[in-house]
Amino acid sequence: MTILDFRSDTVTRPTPAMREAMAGAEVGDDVYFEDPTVNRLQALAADRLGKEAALFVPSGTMGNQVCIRTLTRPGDVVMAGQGAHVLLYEQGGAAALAGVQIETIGTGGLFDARDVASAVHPDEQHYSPTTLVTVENTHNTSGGRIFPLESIQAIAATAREHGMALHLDGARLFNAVVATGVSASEWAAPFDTVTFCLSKGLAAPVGSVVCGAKEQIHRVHRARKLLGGGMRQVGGLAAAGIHALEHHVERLADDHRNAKRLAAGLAALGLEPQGEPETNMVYFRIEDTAGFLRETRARDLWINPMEAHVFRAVTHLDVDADDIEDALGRLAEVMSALRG
Ligand code: TLP
Repeated sequence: MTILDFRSDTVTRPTPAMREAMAGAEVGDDVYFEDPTVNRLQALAADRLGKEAALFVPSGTMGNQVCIRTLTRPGDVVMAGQGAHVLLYEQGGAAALAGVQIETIGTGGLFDARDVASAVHPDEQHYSPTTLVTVENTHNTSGGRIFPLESIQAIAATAREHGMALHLDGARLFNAVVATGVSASEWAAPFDTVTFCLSKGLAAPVGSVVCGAKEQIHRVHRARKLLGGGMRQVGGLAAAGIHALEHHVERLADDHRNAKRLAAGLAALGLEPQGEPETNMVYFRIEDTAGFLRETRARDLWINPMEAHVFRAVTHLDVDADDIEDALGRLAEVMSALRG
């Protein structure tokens, strides 16, 4: 049986065409700004996002952290939605590296302008300054949900009234682009800094890009250096990123279609998906967590548990429509094994 790996969209392997692009890339020392392929990737990313400048970083985590550090001062409060990646899955980086506190607002990951307004601290000696709002789009732990554009625009207006900066964790921004038809630059416009990942649905082996105004990217660059993220002849990896942006954006629609089919199949098997998937993730509930993990693994079906009784299946380039039907067949067997 072949392994069907739904743990994340990070598990894809570079396609032959991507490997060819990587092998042929021109390279130079990027710390001296001399890697032409990195420079090309950065220019392409800045252009797609409608920002002045961009910086290639090794991961989405580093991208978020260099932006939080750039847009805040130690002691500040950063607002984020519940279950935000910057809060749950980055080793407490915001506290450890920027010295800030994260306060969650809203419910279920998304929030609105009123949530921001009511969380703003008075400009008074007892309170720490509330200086940054971070938005995650698509929002991972709420099921790959899309943060509505009007809501983001209203949040930005309120944040600006209070002198706050805005950062977008757009690890899966292009999933939102493809699902809505709203361009990356429209999604990015309200934000000072935006991180998007090449290594998720876009299927590059590594890397993220931070985009923003020249002045911010200059500061982000220093923060990247501080964290040991200065890279040398990484044009091969940048070439994978360019290939991903040029060839793997529109195909995200396949992943979204596959996620919907998977969710419908899971529901038919009694697996309780949490709502209709908006992009490439299907979160679902099952009471017997240990049994489900054991029986799926025994059938070479890899699906990650995310919290008690909740699993996440993510669709991506390495699982096609036939694989979804294959997975549903294996899941039917899993469910009958669990029923004994
Ligand atoms: N998410 C990973 C895990 O860390 C949970 C995944 O498999 O989904 N922002 C968001 C919204 C993310 O989902 C991730 C990765 C990141 C940032 C961090 O990206 P990397 O893994 O490149 O540091």
